[in-house]
Parts: sequence; structure tokens; C-alpha cells
Amino acid sequence: MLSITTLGPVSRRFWPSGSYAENEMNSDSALGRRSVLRAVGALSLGALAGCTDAGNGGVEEADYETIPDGEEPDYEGWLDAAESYDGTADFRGEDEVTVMVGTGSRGYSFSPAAIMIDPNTTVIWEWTGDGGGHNVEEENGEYESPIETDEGYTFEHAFEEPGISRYTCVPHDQQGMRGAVTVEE
Ligand SMILES: [Cu+2]
Repeated sequence: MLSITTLGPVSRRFWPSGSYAENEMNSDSALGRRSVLRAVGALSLGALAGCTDAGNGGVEEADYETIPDGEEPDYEGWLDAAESYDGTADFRGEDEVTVMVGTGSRGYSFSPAAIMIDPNTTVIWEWTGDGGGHNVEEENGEYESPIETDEGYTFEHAFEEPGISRYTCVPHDQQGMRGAVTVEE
């Protein structure tokens, strides 16, 4: 079962930064819509884990929790410039998870940029078709996709051992197009 659902091309799902009330909440969100809208005044958007927000260009990300702040893996600065990084998506318990390639306002992001999985999980990167040619390349070349542009192209890698794996899109590394996979024992 895929953990992320993209309901349409990113360009159609994009809302300008700040138009939070227009974003759709997951119907099974822990917070009701009214309480979320009330909370917006007190919390930064980034604190509302699991909801769509401006940071990922409006891509719908269904049904995942983020790792609590105190347990956030140490990416050693790898994601500091990553536009879509907003905590680590907890995908433990899944056999197969999907990360979108080419999200955000310019199509220079991975979404979610940071994920946590169990050992022996396959990560499938799926191209949105936005942002030009992208690839997925582990920082030491442990896995590496070709540079592709087409919507629907996929690349996958099976993660077996615990640890943090950092990867980038080589054409857009300078734009902060980076991601990380934490394999938790
Ligand atoms: Cu790229």
C-alpha cells in the first residue's frame, strides 16, 4: 500500500503561501478543521504535522505522522536548505513507501524530504514531471538513478540496514533538492 497520494498534478494543487484555509485537511486528522483553524493563530504552519502546508507546494500527503521533535534524526545539516523539509514522516510499518520527485513551488523538492522506515522497506521515488530533469543520488553513490523528466517515472531502492541515508538531486543540489531516509531498527 502506498503511503502518499498525489491527487493531481502539482501545478493544480498549488496554493499561495499563507492561504491555509483553502488547503484540505485529511478527514481523519486528529485535529478537527475548526480547531486547526483556531490553532493557526498560535502555531507556525510547520507545527501542524500531517497537514498540507505552503512548504511542499500543496502536494497532498495523506496519512502520516511526523517524528516528534525530540526524536528527530540528526541529518547533520544535509536538509538545511531543503524547501520541503518539515520534520520526518513516520512510515514505519510499511513495506513500500513513495516519495515524490519534483514538488514545491518550483519543482525542486522531494516530498516528504525526510522519511523514517523499518529495515527491509522499499522506497519508490515517483517523478511528478515538474521542475525539469531530476535524479536521486545517494551522497556516496550507493544508489543512483538516471536524470529523468517524465511524469510517472519511478526509481526504487530497498533499504535493509539501520542508519541514515542522505541523497540529493544532482541538477538541483544547489537549490536544496535533497532528502534523507532513516532506517530505524
Ligand atoms: Cu532536481
